Amino acid sequence: MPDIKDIDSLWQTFSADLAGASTERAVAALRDRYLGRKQGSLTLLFQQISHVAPEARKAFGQRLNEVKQRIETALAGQTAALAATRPPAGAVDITLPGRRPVIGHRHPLAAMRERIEGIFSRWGYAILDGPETEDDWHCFEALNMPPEHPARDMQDTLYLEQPLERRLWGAGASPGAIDRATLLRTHTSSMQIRYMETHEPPVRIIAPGRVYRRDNLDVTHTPMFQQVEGLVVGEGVSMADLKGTLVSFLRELFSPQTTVVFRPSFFPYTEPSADIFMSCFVCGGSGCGMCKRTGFIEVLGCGMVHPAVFKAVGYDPDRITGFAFGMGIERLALLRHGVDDIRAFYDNDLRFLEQFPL
Ligand code: 2U9
Repeated sequence: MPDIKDIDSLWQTFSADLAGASTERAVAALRDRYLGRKQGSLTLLFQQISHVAPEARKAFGQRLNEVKQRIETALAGQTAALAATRPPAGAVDITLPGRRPVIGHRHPLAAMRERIEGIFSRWGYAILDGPETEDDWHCFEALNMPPEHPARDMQDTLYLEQPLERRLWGAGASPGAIDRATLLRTHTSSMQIRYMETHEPPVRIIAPGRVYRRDNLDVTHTPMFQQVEGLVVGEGVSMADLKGTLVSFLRELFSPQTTVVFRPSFFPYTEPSADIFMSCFVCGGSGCGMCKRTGFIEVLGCGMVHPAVFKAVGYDPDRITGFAFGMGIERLALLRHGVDDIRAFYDNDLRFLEQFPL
């Protein structure tokens, strides 16, 4: 026989169920479970009124109505509370699984430049930055290449359009405004001239950056490429320092087993000068396609800084000496990754660039 206690225990279970209903959908399900027209637990108790003892029937009915009221109020309150936390239309649904972002990575040329910079900065070299447009003095004159020097033919230079006043009235028209930014630098040595003009020795610097030459595009040339040059100046800096530094550098950049060979060369700004070859890292020196059967690959140019360069920047060539070196970043990246066309580095085709992980 149904009893008023059944109503009270139903209220207890309802209260617990409601506390666990954390979504509007769960609250709607609860309404169905307790107040559903056919199978709701409370509805069923209403249907059993006739089985309640006649003297208890009134109290039973009153309690049923009271609890029904309380359940309805509680359900409405919970629904309203949950609706208030619903995100506004168009809001981000933070319950959705995330979309994995595309992770980019270094461009292979940037990675090579940073590796080179890393080695020299660990050795205490400062890293220079400077203008890509230059004047004749910093790019040629101060580097022992006077106007008629045949070496200037070696640099096929891109000249900038001159200011109108200079085109009309010549070089003397407007002192200061002219002879500046007349060309695109053909090497990063110009930055090193600027550094020496403003700093006393000792000098220990590298100068990475873009340089420009009047070259047509082919598998080994681009009119813009990137260099790292280096310069060490002080009292007693010797060819032995140059050799030790560059052999250590190449062994760190490539492998400790690298064999290095120096061959006499010529640059206007160094004397003596040398080209540096290293043992081929593909065949180890026995000869292969990579090294064109020679066993060696040319990787650096270097030399002892010419006294005329020191004079140009106001250093005393009788007191101080220095060594300098230069390398092309594209060339080193081509060799390292076995790429056979320099243009691939500048096409920005992701199918190519994505093959170089961090
Ligand atoms: C100062 C004086 C001398 C820098 C040097 C080279 C040799 C060299 C080339 C390598 C490949 C240029 O990128 S490349 O085409 N460079 O062979 N560069 S000595 O000599 C300097 C630099 C600055 C003041």
